[in-house]
This record gives sequence, structure tokens and C-alpha cells, in this order.
Amino acid sequence: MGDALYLRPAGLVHGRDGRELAAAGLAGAAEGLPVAFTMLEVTHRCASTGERSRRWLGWRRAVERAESDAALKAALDRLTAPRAPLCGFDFSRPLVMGIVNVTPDSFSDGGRHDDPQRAIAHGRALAAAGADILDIGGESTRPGAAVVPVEEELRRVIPVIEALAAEGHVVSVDTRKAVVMERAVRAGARIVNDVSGLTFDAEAARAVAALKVPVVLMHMRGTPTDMMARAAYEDVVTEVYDELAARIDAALKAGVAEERLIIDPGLGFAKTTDDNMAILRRLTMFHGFGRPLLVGASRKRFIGEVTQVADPAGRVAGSLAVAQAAVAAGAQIVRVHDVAETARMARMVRALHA
Ligand code: PMM
Repeated sequence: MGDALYLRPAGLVHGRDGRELAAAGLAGAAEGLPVAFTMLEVTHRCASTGERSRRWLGWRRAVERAESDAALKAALDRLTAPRAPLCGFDFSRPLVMGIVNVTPDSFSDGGRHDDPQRAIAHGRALAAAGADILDIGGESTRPGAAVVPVEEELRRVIPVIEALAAEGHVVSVDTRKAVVMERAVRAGARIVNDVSGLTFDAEAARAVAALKVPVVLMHMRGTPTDMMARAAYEDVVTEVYDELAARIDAALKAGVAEERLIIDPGLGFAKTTDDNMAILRRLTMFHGFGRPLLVGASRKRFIGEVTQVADPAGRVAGSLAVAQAAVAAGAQIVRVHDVAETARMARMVRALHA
């Protein structure tokens, strides 16, 4: 493996200011990335020693340097690649993905929607409240959760997907299993969301390639059973970045088209509170893949720890703060339980950033 280079956009500028700075060559920008950036934090990791060095470059200087630095040029090209529309969404505004967990045991809303009819009603309510995408999952991935047998997972999610997709909603299926992906897409799901980044099921990457649907590649280590024991990083942001890069490579090798990938750093999965906070503070590095970024923080334990709220239902304010920070950092999709509040927040932020 050669030396590694990581670019983190900083000095973010929104709205008209951002567009004008980009047009004047003073800020970087990309189609489908709703923020411009005037600075780059450049981290270089030496392959032989593992040592990291960091420096700051203004956008203009970075572009000049790239003329004689092929690695920097390639990284800048990736960062500023257009994010093509997916499922009719052009990423000109942040998208709200509403969570429908059809499970008896998800950590924050488990048991509330485990009956298909109730889950369908919940999905409709989320759509009415402003969800752009409904994410249907039949297997809890909370720390320590056990694998759900395929037949049971299908029994939970397929009727819900069929009903909501038939009503015209854009549905994603939150699953790690190829068979569930295939059946879900046949039932009308238009996006696959795999918390294992297509690593749990050896058939999953090929299945997604054949289905030709967008796929969320989320970062985690291990499985929900053992992931928290694997939350040990020297530098969490670059390590998560490298591990996501490996998932992207594997997906591409299996035939998944690059323009169908959505990237997610996987908050709470094999990450401590400090790890999650470090990722959020340096979130813009994940734009370096040149793909839409999804952030799922809603009601998670780290929000409870920081805001000192034990009951997940009481973590709305903390969740909104994180979703707002993610949107302001240019994340294209936020995955949330509290759709009405998040959709209003996103609308307000958009108006402020006009
Ligand atoms: N989090 C959970 C489940 N699925 N999918 C993606 N892409 N990103 C996430 O952060 C994510 C996910 C666990 O949270 P939940 O039990 O509240 O749904």
C-alpha cells in the first residue's frame, strides 16, 4: 500500500457566498454537495512508518499544488466529482430518511412497530411529516443483538415495503442479507442500506450489483454482537475512512456502479462516544469519496451520554443538534426517528443558507 492522503474540507461557506466564492476560484465546490470550502486540512500518512503529518492549504493553493502533485490532483478530483441524482433526488437540499424498525428490540423504538400494519401506519405518518425516504428494517443492530433468521426478517419487512412502495414512497431496506435485499427490491424497495457495508453476507455485493439499485455502505467492525469490543482506534477518522475505502473497492469489484454508492461512517457501530464525536467534528473528510454522505445519529447512546438523557425518546434536542451539524457540513442524507422536527430543522437551515 502506498502513502495515504486525506483531504478534509474546512472553512465552509453556504448559499450565495459559497457559490460566489466557488465561481471566483476561491472555494472548492461540487455538484450535489451543498457547501463550498475555502480550506483543506491535508493529512498524509507514510506507508512505511505509519506516521501522520498534517497541514493546511487554502483552496487556491491546493489547486496550484495539484498541478505538480498527482496524488493531490486525484484526491481533489474525487472530492469535487459531481454527485449524480439518485432515485430522483438531486441533493440540492438535505434528505430526511425516516426510520421504520419492524423489530421487537431496536434500542430506541423497538417493539412499537413490530406488527406490519402498525409499521405501515408509522411509515405513512413519517412520509406525511416530511420523510423523503422510508428505511424499513427487520433486524435490530443494537449492540449485542442476535441475527434474525431470513424467513422471520422477510415476514417482518416485505408486507411493509410492498404497502409503502405501492403508495409511491421511496423505500430503502435496512438489511445485511442478500435474499432480503432481492425480495425487498422485488417488493418495491429502491435503495439497499447495509450496516455491514456488504460484508456480512458473501452474496450481498453481487446481489446489489445485479439489482442495480443505490446502496448505503456503512462502516462498522465485526457484528452487533462483538462490535463494541472492536472500538479501538489510533486515529478513528482516517481508520474508518480506510476501512470504508476497502468496502467501496470490494463493492466496485463485485460490479456495483460507483454512482450508486452512498457512504455512511456508521455512528455508534464499533465506536465509543469519543469516536463518534471525533467523526462528527471531522465529518467533511468523508466527502473525499465523492459520493453522497448519510449520517445516522438519531437518539443514539452517545447523544444520551453527552446530553445526559437516559431515555432515547428524550434525545430529540441532541439528535437535532447533530443532524443540523451534519447538514451544515454538507451531509446529503440524515437518518432519523424524529422526522417532523428534523424536516422542519432542515427547511429552516436551507432557508438560512439560501
Ligand atoms: N443505524 C442503525 C440502523 N441502521 N443504517 C445506516 N445507514 N446508518 C446508521 O447509522 C444506522 C443504520 C441503528 O439505529 P436504530 O436502531 O435507531 O435504527
